[in-house]
Amino acid sequence: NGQTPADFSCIYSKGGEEMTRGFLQELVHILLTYISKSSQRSSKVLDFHHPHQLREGLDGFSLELPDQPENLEQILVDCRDTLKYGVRHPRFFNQLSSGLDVIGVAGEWLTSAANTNMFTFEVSPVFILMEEFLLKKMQSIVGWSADVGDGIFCPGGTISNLYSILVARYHFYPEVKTRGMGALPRLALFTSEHSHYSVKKSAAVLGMGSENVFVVKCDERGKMIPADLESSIVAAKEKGLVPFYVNATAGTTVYGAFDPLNAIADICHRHTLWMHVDAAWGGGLLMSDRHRMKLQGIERAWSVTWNPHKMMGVPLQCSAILIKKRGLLQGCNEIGATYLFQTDKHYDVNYDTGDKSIQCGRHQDVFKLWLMWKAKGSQGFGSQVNKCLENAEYLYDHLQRRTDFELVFKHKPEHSNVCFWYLPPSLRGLQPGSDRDTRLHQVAPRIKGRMMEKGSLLIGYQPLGAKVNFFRCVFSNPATQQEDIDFLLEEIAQLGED
Ligand code: ABU
Repeated sequence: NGQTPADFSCIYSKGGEEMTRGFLQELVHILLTYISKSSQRSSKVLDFHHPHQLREGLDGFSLELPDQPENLEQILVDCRDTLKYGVRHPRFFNQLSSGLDVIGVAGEWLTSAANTNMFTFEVSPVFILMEEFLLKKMQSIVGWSADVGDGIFCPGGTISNLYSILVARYHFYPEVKTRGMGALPRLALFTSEHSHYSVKKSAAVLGMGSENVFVVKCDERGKMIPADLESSIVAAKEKGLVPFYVNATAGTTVYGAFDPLNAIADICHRHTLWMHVDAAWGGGLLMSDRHRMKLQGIERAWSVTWNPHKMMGVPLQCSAILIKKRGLLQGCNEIGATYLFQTDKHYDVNYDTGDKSIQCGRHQDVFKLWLMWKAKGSQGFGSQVNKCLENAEYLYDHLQRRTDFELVFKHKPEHSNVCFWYLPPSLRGLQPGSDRDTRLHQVAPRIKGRMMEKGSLLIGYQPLGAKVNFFRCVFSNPATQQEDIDFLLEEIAQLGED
């Protein structure tokens, strides 16, 4: 049909360079249009279609894979359509990761162009050094001295938390690496009822069993109760289990609560337990002079999870596990494949860091964080965090004043999570009780369905413990303004009319 086939193998041949430039310029145009549209408040947050509708194909967009190459024009249409049916910002309050950072996008783009692997210095010299540099920087912000600390960037907070358990177990029982769980006593882990599900998942994956994760009670604000932690440890010992690991959370997923880290560290010290802090969500607050005191005691942790792809707005994915004791990651995970990790290379093979990882192939997630840090400076990240927390406070203040909304807990938010119910007119006069709860439970999913169909905004909901479905609004996108929060309140009230 006279159009250029999309096979780029000819990029190295005559005319290939021009074709590459033309294609990428068109792609930049698509991205710029997308970015500009995303920031317009008049445009939809999403153009929702049910899975079967997208599967069947819409307006020429098809998921089918061809036998013959498509032409370049069609590839560009595919790119545009893929973005068209995705979610946009800044009225996206659904997830802890959101926003669109242009420098971060540039970083992501660059790493795809570099297309290399993080396992050895010889194939990723600059990225490997950047990783060392950034991990040191993050460790110093956590409060560890310069002569300790290790870590690695890995795919998400769940995997970071998994690393913490893996390394803690190896620290106490190095024989597990070769002899397996059969050589170990029955181990017990502790985490709060508001903590992330990845602790139980990791215990299952690592062969320790999710039933051996003891769930510690929280106060009404979602913070772990230290006395309950201590009594759970004692009870587990009495049952013959061997406690070895405590996960404290700095910024719980739903409430945004910060566990009392110093009190937990004291207990861990008394019982010689590994203390991990899951700061996947709350770690970003360390960048803010105004808010970092909420993580007091984090420096006493033996390991820390910190996801820059959440509060710091780095494009997904970018998550770090920091381990206080150097050498443990390597000892725990090293297999020493001789085709990659030859010990007789002519450079310092300590920079072949890939064997610290449980992966082989590993993406250069570090680069976009490094580039954004260069562009913003530490202070820029701090201001970004402050702005998100100011937005949360603004929403909280408005919710307090309204009679058609009810806060899930009365305290001012510590993080950017704000949890609330919307009360439709028909529920406002009802007495607390099971009838009201049953009806209230249905409100958030109904409103959410309506907002998705309309595409006006996106916000998450969940039940928690005895609390029926409520909305959780989170702010991690610095592009969100107070007018978006005013809109959110009015839109929920309008969508929630009986
Ligand atoms: N586990 C982290 C993601 C949770 C959320 O975005 O709601």
